[in-house]
Amino acid sequence: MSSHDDPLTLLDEKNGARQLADRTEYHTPAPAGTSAMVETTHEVRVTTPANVCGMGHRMKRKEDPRFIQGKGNYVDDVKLPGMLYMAIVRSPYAHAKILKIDSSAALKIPGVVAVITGEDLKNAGNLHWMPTLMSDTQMVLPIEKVVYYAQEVCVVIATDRYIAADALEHIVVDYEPLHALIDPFEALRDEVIVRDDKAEKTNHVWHWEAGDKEQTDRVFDEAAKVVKQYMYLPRIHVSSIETCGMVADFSKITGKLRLYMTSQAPHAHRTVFALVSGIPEQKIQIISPDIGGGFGGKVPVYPGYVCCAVASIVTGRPVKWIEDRSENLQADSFARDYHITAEMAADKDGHITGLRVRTVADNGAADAAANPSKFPAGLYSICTGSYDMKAAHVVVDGVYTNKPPGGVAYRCSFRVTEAVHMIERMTDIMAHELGEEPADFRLKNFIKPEQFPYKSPTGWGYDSGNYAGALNLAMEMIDYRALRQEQLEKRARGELMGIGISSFTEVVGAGPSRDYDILGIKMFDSAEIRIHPTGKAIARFGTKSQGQGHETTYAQIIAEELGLPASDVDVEEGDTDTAPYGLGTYASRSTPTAGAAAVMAARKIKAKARKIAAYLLEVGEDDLEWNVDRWQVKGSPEQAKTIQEIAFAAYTNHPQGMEAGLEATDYYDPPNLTFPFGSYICVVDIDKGTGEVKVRRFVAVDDCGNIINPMVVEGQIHGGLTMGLAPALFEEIVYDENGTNLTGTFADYLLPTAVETPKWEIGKTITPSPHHPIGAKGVGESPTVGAPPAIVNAVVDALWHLGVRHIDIPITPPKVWKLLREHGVTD
Ligand code: MCN
Ligand code: CUN
Repeated sequence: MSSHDDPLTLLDEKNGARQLADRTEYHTPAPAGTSAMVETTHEVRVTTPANVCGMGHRMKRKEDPRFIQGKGNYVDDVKLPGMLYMAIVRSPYAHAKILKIDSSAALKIPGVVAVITGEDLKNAGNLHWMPTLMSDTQMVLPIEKVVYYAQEVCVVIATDRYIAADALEHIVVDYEPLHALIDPFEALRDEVIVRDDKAEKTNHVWHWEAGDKEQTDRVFDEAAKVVKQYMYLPRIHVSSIETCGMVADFSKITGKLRLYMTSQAPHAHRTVFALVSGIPEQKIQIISPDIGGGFGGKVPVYPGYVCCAVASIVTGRPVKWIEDRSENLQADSFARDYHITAEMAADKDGHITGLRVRTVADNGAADAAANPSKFPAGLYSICTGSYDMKAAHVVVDGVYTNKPPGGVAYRCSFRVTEAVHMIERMTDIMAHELGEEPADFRLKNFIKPEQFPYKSPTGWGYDSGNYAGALNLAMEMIDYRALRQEQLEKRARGELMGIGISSFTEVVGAGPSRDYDILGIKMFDSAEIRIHPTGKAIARFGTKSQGQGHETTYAQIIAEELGLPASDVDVEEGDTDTAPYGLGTYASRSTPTAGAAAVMAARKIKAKARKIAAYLLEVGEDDLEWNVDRWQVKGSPEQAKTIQEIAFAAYTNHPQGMEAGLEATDYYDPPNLTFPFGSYICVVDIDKGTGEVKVRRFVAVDDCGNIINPMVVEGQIHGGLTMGLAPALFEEIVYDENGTNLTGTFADYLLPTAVETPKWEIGKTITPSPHHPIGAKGVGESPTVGAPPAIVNAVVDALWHLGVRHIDIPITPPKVWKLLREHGVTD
């Protein structure tokens, strides 16, 4: 066989030519020097009374009255006088030369104001290309060729949305179809080049490694048992309630460009717009109102946004662009598309000793993932998960294909979903191969509580954890041993029942400034708190809630620290003219970064309040102690000043020489990431006649450190588990051999409904983060990261005795039905 028949050998040749130059540069960070071991508890800590409603209270979400009454303010609700509408001509080919674009007929339609093409953008100052968040380049509008199906080709601006949509059909584009690369392994042969705009004529974009290769190879040489498995995690796509969109409003008088935009990261987007367009940054205002969910899909900058902003500048009028559902499903950022070959080694006692992973990442036509710059494969190198092992080596190669660019979006924590899927599948395969009980095998191999802070073989510094604590609780909740008994009895009767476990470790809260940036901007986050004379407060943040409940939980953090009732603290996010600079909400980073900033800003206020209280009470600062909402004299609690009294004094009667007012801002640079974790157990029954998998029970024990609002956390877990069920059983973006998207509607792209969703049974342990100021870790993505392998492990567990070792997601009835027939099951 020539090396060109084996794509992985071919990759070795290509990487050899690169001399693995990227390796040190992209090595994962050393652990931060934080902390000792912390205790695990089961009760949520509550220290403030109900009227204050600080941490631990199940406060109802402040944002919900407007959401459940249909009074949210989404981008599509923004209507400005004289507003025009934009619609996009999209490519019917995945790869084709553009010969000609004729817009003359469209321009004759009454109400059509303009058509903007790639040539127009080029003439306006080379705006036809834009940078991606990974410092790659991406076409805004093409001039020479299109590189994916449904790519933006040109845009129509009209006085009415219907006229704009109708005009699309009157724009004639002549294409010359080219061979479309859909398979990254074919792309690696470089017989057809996706990005011929680049100097290097190759589809192999980047190479990245973590861990120690030599040591890992040695561990494998010495292993008593090695298992190997290829797995594919297909492309999937988020389905927010609101699709992406923008209302751009450029004022020729002031030169200000106001952009109402579905943005998870308004400040970062403002900076990118300023750098690309040359418009001074203070002249750009991004307002991200209620955006109806983000899930990562509203982190990238899409061509539609740029065209919409340009259209407003060109016409001098506000312009609205709202994607329809099919456009959203066909052309926006995707997630996964990882081809993984993994090997796991174990010694003769059944201890995992090593992990070797080879991964091909299909980037689509540009590397437009939303990862921190130094991490082209995100935080995938967390893939040794919850298990203590001697060595690991992980290699990832990024490839261009003729599919939409992106990567990462889908509640994934920067590729941790892929890492968790792989390690939890491999652990189960190893347990089954060794004939060990999967729960016992995990308990034996977990990193132990006394090993924290733990340095992983790929360089991570886990802050705290108690993996056995979570798994034991989950086993107790579901009565695991009884289920195993039931399974044996069912199997004897020929029934197919499976039990699957996933004991995941997450990593969230990017991130420490020495390693984490996006386009060079460090990944800190911010909080600004202002207390008014009457003791009411407004707090603003650099993050941006898309449904996570920040208006409630940030207020609770401030209530906890200052004793101001959470109902007296209004939280604002998403307006770059008012909020302090921050990197936005994704990768469950809000609590670890901006949440910590809220604490630090509140503590600055508390320090000033102490000075004011000492002045008012005519005592020394050292004579005072804090009690919930007041500074009181030690040993004489009746002598006290509440935070409200102090706030009033800050504007009316503060010490001579002190600045008036009571406010503070904090930009928080976390010392380390936080490492939430959990153990999920899933029970499935499989219908032999139809191949349908029914999730009968699902117990989820999560540990996100100290909890701010248990109800919000439970809500995050319910939603996140449903988003984990979805790719496990239903969701998949499918292309035909020409690269045409076959799943561009909800009739073809299947989401789970209430009918398919089981009753989630939730438990928790609490192992605080030792370096976060209130011991909290992020949680928003944990359930989506942790759930899919529990489901796959359950299905494989049901079928292992038939000879089935692995099934790729989504586990659809036809797939299972076929597999059953192949393994001799007929009814
Ligand atoms: N929380 C808490 N106690 C903790 C941790 C978190 O009470 N120990 C609360 C927080 O205060 C916050 C919520 O739980 O209100 C989620 O916090 P966090 O884990 O910090 O995550 P983020 O706020 O940064 O949210 C991002 C995360 C991501 S990356 C995706 S994707 C996702 C998710 O949240 N998208 C969502 N959850 C979503 N939920 C909704 N409704 N909509 C989305 O688009
Ligand atoms: Cu990966 S989806 Mo969330 O990080 O916005």
